[in-house]
Amino acid sequence: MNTKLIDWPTFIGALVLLLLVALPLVFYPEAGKEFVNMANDFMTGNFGFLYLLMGLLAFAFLLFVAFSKNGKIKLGNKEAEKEFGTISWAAMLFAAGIGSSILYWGMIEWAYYYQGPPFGIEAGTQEAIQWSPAYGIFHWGPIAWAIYTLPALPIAYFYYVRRKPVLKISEAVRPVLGRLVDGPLGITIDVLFIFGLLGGAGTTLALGTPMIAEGINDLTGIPITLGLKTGIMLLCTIIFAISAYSGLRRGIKVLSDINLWLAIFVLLFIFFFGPTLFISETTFTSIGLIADNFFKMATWLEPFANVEGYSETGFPEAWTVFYWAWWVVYAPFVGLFVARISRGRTIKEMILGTMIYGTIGCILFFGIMGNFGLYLQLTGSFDVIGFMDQNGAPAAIIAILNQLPMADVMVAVFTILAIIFLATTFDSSSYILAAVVQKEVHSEPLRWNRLFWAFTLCLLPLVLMFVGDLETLQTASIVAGFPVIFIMFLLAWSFMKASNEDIKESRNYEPPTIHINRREIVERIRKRRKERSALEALEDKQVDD
Ligand code: NM2
Repeated sequence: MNTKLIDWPTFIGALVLLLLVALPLVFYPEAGKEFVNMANDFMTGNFGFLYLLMGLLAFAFLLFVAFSKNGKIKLGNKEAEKEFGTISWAAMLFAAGIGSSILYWGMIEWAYYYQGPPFGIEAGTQEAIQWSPAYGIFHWGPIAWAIYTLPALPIAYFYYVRRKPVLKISEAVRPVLGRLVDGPLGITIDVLFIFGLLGGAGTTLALGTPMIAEGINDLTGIPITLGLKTGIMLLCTIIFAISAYSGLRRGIKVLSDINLWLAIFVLLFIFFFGPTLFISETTFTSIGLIADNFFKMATWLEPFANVEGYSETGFPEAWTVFYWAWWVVYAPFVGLFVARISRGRTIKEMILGTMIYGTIGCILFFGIMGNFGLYLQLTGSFDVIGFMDQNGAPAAIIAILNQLPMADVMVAVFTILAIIFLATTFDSSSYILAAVVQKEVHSEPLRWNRLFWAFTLCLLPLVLMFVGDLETLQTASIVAGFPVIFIMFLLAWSFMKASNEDIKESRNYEPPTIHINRREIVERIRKRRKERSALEALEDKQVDD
């Protein structure tokens, strides 16, 4: 086992913080819950503004960078080829950043807005119905994807352009913080990020497991018990641990590709066997509604909540702020991951690709799955909301699927898809967690290290599930993400500083005129390619850890 490459202070720091949070929750669940809820109310109530501002700024910043001179910078040297084709690249980034939660919320988010609409609109009215399929798309739309993309900029820049073999958040803010990064501040930044991600992933697991359990129960009749849910978590862990262990090209990419095709199948099936015209029209209209109200939605905070006579809905805290916080805890991880797979692309391609493919992907899920449910509700063929209020959201999701032709097959495919979606988020999370606790990452993080984080990622949710409190974990993760907002600002600043410096320097630099003939250049490229593929083959073979 190779341990020389491990950055022990970060490794141990993250574990200690994890235990410091988990143990009190295990031993004093009630008090722990109260404390976490209080902290959450405090954060979202008082700093909701900061979250929404961060979202808008990230969005504006990325558009600016994409079309500026900095956007033209290529990740890697001039002749670097794209490491992954665009379809695989988009599938990987989508599968990494989006987990089983999209199946959950894509199916059912509208039902919550239908009952508790935004902007003080009365529930059940025409207006409320209009907003219900649109708001989910907004919460998974361009601002959300901008939050995801921002950290990728400095990270990819340092990894491929400045060629520092370090995949760490702290390293990406070095231009701003300088030598401070080498001390406790750098470790704190990495530990906070790891902690936030463990929390965010916990939220994913907390939502995904009951839904998968409902699917299995529907198919096999096995009652939903703690044992079944534990089994599901272990199964998912094993799948993604194998994938993370096999690495980027063999494990993660293969699973992401399967994920993509299976998702396309489910979406096409619902689209064609469901109400095709209703789905198309409602999705299209929702996009218009969002475009028309983009800034209103992006800034709505209910500032008059304390004014007499104004009835507070709590919508912004419960939804938009919660969502931005959830995207933020995942963002540095997705940034690291997107950076890692983007060799050979320009910054502009990386930004626009992530934001556009990401948003389109989410529109498809919300538009197709959500509007199928909404259609059932509006036509009266199945009372989704009544069913959900009685039996909970996970059961309602499976019940909606049961309205499709070949329902059994669809529930089965959906359940498998949920498991794979979960696994593709968790394999890349453990891959990145391993990278962050290493001093250097040459091609891939060490294998034992990847495996270690795969199991750690599940340990906390598993333990908390036995204490019966996955929801507290969900809330805790959002609280844990608060410091990450500030890291986001640092990341943006860092990228601008470093890339502007380099651009300025290269302007002052006169390339010497060298005369080499074409044959010689071709020979050289060929030789270098050969060397690179030999090196890659060697790295693949290394089972040194
Ligand atoms: N986000 C996209 O569970 C998941 O789908 C992972 C969730 C942040 C809302 C990410």
